[in-house]
Amino acid sequence: MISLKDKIVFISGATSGIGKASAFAFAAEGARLIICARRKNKLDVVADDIKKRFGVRVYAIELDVRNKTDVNSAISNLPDEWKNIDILVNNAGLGKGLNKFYEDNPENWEEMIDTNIKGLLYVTYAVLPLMLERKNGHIINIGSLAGREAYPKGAVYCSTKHAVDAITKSLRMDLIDMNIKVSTIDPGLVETNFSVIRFEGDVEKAKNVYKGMEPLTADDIAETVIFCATRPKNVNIAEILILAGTQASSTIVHRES
Ligand code: NDP
Ligand code: 8X3
Repeated sequence: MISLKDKIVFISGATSGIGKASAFAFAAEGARLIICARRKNKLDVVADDIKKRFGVRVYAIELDVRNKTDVNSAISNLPDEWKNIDILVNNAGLGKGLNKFYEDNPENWEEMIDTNIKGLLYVTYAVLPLMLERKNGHIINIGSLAGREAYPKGAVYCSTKHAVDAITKSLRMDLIDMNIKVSTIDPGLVETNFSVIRFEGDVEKAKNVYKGMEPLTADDIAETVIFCATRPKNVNIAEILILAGTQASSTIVHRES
């Protein structure tokens, strides 16, 4: 098993949900963290909490992964002691709207495509030279069950996660001789702020997504991320599909009424 002590881990989207839980989980293993997200106040709270609880170093960057120039400058301006990134967790992402395609708002499409696909590409492209230089690294993408099957009203969100799946697979081939592992973790229903964002702040509608069933938690996914990151050199977890206990597919979920 690989020790995470003093490893440098970059996590995008660490102010909430899976990214935040992963930041805590890596810190508990003694890793040093670079965390980013758009909401600086929330990011600072996460950074302070982690430092207090685990005594590890945290470098927090206010960053919108959709902005290529900002992504490049944030990563190229990392202080030398933070440049040797060992693990990149591409987590920042969102679903916006859950509507029939012909009733959807195209602005939601731009946001999902720009964040879930282009943001992931920008961050990966900026971080990779630092890994290639040392011939060492691990990229862990947070994909989705939605990247393996399409569901109604999800044309664009599902497309973005299918893209993450394709990027993961292709990148793994491109990096196969570089000692850089590429993995994807594809969760089903996880109760985070995801549905609140998807339904634009409608908390009741968001709660209904998980009605009568026990969803995955952000900690369940963080634990899986740690499992991936700690496998020995001869093992790469290429992909993990992780579903809630009563979920068989995106549309087949057993609920107690
Ligand atoms: P949350 O809404 O709880 O967290 C999303 C995180 O992404 C926040 O920290 C947010 O920070 C950050 N983020 C969003 N847009 C940007 C941006 N443009 N730049 C930087 N950071 C950004 O949702 P989850 O934790 O559930 O989602 C995390 C990932 O998991 C996403 O990729 C999602 O698609 C995926 N996923 C979620 C599932 C679920 O059921 N919840 C299932 C399968 C996959 P801020 O707003 O501060 O920028
Ligand atoms: C996000 C969760 O269930 O809408 O990937 O695909 S779901």
